Amino acid sequence: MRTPGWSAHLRKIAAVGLAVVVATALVAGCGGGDDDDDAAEERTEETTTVPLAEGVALNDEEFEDASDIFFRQCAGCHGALRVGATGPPLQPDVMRTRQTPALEAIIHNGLPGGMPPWGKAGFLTEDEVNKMARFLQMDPPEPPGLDLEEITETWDLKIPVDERPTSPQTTRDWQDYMGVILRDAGKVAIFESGSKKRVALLDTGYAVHILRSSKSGRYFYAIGRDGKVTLIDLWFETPTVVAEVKGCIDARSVEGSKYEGFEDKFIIEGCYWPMQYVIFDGLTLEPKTVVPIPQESIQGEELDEVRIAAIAASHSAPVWAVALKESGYVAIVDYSKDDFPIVKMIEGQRFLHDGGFDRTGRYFSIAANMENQMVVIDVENQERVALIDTGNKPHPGRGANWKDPEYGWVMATTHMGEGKLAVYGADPEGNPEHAWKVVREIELPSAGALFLKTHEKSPWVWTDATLATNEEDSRRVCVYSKAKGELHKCWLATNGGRGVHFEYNKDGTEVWVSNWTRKGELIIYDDKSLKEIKRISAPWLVTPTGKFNVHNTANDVY
Ligand code: DHE
Repeated sequence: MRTPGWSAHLRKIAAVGLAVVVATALVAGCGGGDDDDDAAEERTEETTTVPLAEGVALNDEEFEDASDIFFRQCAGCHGALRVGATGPPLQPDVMRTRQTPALEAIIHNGLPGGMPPWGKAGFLTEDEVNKMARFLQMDPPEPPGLDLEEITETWDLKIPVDERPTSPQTTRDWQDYMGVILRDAGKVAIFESGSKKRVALLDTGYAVHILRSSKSGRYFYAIGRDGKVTLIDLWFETPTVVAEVKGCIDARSVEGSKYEGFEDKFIIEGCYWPMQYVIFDGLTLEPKTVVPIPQESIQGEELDEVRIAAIAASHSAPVWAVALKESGYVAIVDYSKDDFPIVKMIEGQRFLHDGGFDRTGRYFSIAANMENQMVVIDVENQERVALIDTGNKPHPGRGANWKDPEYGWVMATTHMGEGKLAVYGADPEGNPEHAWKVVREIELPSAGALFLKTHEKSPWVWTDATLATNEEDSRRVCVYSKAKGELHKCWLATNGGRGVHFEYNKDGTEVWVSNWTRKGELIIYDDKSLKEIKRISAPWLVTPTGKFNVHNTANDVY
């Protein structure tokens, strides 16, 4: 499934791709192919020194397919230009040295530390694995830009503000709605948490990634990997898509303005590509401005690719904290100012990824997963206050906040690269001696965790192991006891598939877990007893991933 934007993008990629295939074929001494322009030949010669082995070149159609797969499955970790981030760089020279069979083995089986077993897990066919192994030995195609005019052409205001309800039209508890991402279907399902009934099934962007709630909770924002933002109004009898726009070619993050006086007013979309953020009107998605991001790293190096990772909206100032993955800065964007400028670049750590606020909303704690650190930013004073060594590739989602019996308020992270829950002090005023230091390390049964979650009313912290290389491990969820400071229980939550991501209902009494597979399931537990109370499965429940409760997401409850 491709959007028109992606097709156009891929046509351009394919055009470059054909040129590269021909050029690399010439370098390798392979025959065949049409005449091609000199620029492409030069580009190949400049960037690769290791000759391409015979029979590796892809034809036009194969290159287009491989580019599509790469941008869908691989670019997120390895970078659109393959310079590496959460995953290592995949430069053609090195890939050519490895050669096709070794690359096929890695793509098929995955690697400990987070590389998914794409073939073994059934995401890629044998043919696709082979195509990707050959594609990686080619020069990466450069994706095109997207300016304000082009973005505005994609803007589709389906229902203007004056045609929307002025009060909630539903008698359901819309503030307790649960938005569930159906990743590979490009849809979002919305459930009422209490009745567990599906109230809407809506089309969104491609491989939709996360949902965020507006401050009032009335609107869900969905972001597709194709850069499409979808605005969903929950006040209709049936939640309804009221506007769409595509501000990036590739994106992972979206957030609204949450500060008093600016509630629901603006939306920011952070791009993986092009290197920019885009601001939209919060009620219509009308594009307002595009801001390029600085390309210099915290070490002063000029970078070819800087992607926007997590974005968090402060509740106490009119700012967003915007994590710049490759450069290692956290940019503070002030939406009370004309043009929505970056007002401060705070040195964090390189390869920033996901994170969230402490319980006061002052400290933004974000993983620099290639440095095995959590970075803590004081959003109020706009400075970095700590780098915490937690373990191999921390990956917390937005993290979890609770009061430890010994160490006061703490935060925590799970890890992709090792089975460990690292708990660190997060109370610089009440417990300064423990603040931003690891106070507990809890061994988990396997590596491969992506998310942990809690609720202020819950006695537990839940962890998954989605990317574990062993299939059984990837189905296991665990709960940690806040009171005892130890692991309480682990069990296999899913039949086949992978367990991924947690979300509580509004009251913190029930927890939803996804079984991430094409025949997906939502497994709902009573949080007190940890007993399963419902398992939802249906043909339309395709690859459920993230789940977002309106109250918890609007108020940053985690
Ligand atoms: Fe995510 C959060 C990037 C793969 C599910 N993911 C995030 C954030 C980023 C990110 C930057 C933080 C957003 C924010 O807070 O503003 N994710 C990436 C990638 O680059 C990566 C590694 C590869 C890719 O190509 O996208 C990636 N992510 C995945 C998955 O494979 C997951 C499990 C399922 C999917 O969508 O394909 C996945 N990511 C999620 C979820 C969140 C998330 C559910 C939000 C967690 C939360 O509770 O807020």
